[in-house]
Amino acid sequence: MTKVNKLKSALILGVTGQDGALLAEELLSLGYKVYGGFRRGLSSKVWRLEELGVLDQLEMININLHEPHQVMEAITTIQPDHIYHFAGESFVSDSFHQPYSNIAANTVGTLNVLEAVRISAPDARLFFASSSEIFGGTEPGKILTEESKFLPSNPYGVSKLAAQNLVNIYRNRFGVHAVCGIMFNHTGPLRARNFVTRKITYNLARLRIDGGSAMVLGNMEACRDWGSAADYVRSMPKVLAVNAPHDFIFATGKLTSVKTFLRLAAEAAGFVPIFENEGLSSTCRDKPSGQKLAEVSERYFRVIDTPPHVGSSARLKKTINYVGELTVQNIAEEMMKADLDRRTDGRLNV
Ligand code: F7E
Repeated sequence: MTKVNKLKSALILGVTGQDGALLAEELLSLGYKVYGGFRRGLSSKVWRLEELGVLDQLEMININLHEPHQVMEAITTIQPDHIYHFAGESFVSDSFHQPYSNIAANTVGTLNVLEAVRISAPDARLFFASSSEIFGGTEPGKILTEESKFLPSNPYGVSKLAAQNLVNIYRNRFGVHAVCGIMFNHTGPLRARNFVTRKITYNLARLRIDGGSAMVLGNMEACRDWGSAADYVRSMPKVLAVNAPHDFIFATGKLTSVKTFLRLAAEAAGFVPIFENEGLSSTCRDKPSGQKLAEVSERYFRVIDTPPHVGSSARLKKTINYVGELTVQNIAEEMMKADLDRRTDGRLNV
């Protein structure tokens, strides 16, 4: 690990994920020296960094957040100006089946980062990616703000809320410059395939180009406030540049159902989607060909699905003049194009 003094430096924990890769690209374009923290064996998949063409420009560092000494050593050596912490477990559904790993990764992992910053790099600024899952079942039908009540409804939400509370304690008690981004669901072409938006565009590309059996989804009526990962990530360095650290909601304020996202993506793939039946019998077909595109199975229903809620990014807008550029339709089209291109080029394992 070599520290370069002239450039501003940033350490991205979880650099191989969607947000980490997008942020690496953004920070490089802003002239930062970027250190990419990843966990060897678990998340050493670098396809996103390769697709963005930035892998060679990063200094990659194996950091296991479960090992406090490793986190401490990396942060002490690098002395980054900025740290972005995206590492951890992000699949809500898994958190019911592996609650211990979820809490350990997200809460204890964050504690280890905070301790390392407090002790070894007290001047560093930290951005922590929290989640709208901390709101859980709170205030149905209301637009949520940073002041809304937190009421997580799954272990993942609990892990993020505990981590966010720790960040607040380190900010208020120890003066660490730490910011939480309360991230509503955000997506784009680099989304992992287990999340529903990418599952849909990946499978539609398969069905369009190679055919085969319909994709199987869970609850098509479920709704989310889906934003653009690229929009959100681009604003994170601006948030860290603000001198008074705060927590910020990143959201669009608009709800879209899984069914609507499927329709938008299917149209972008050149299908004419029609929906038939309700609930577990719901299907989606391409009208001209009759090809079945999607069906539903209980297998993908959640133990408890977090109810739909939307967030207000008013604080973000007021503080950094945040304006999201992409609508959910733009996002679906962009994702669909990326997956059609990948399939055409034979890049199937991304
Ligand atoms: O589910 C429904 C599912 O897994 C979205 C993460 O970034 O955002 C994300 O978590 C909705 C849910 O994301 C399928 O029941 C229907 O209602 O894409 P998802 P998520 O759970 O919203 C939050 C804010 C985070 O912090 C997380 O890290 O879609 N759904 N059918 C399905 N979901 C999946 N995965 N697969 C289906 O077949």
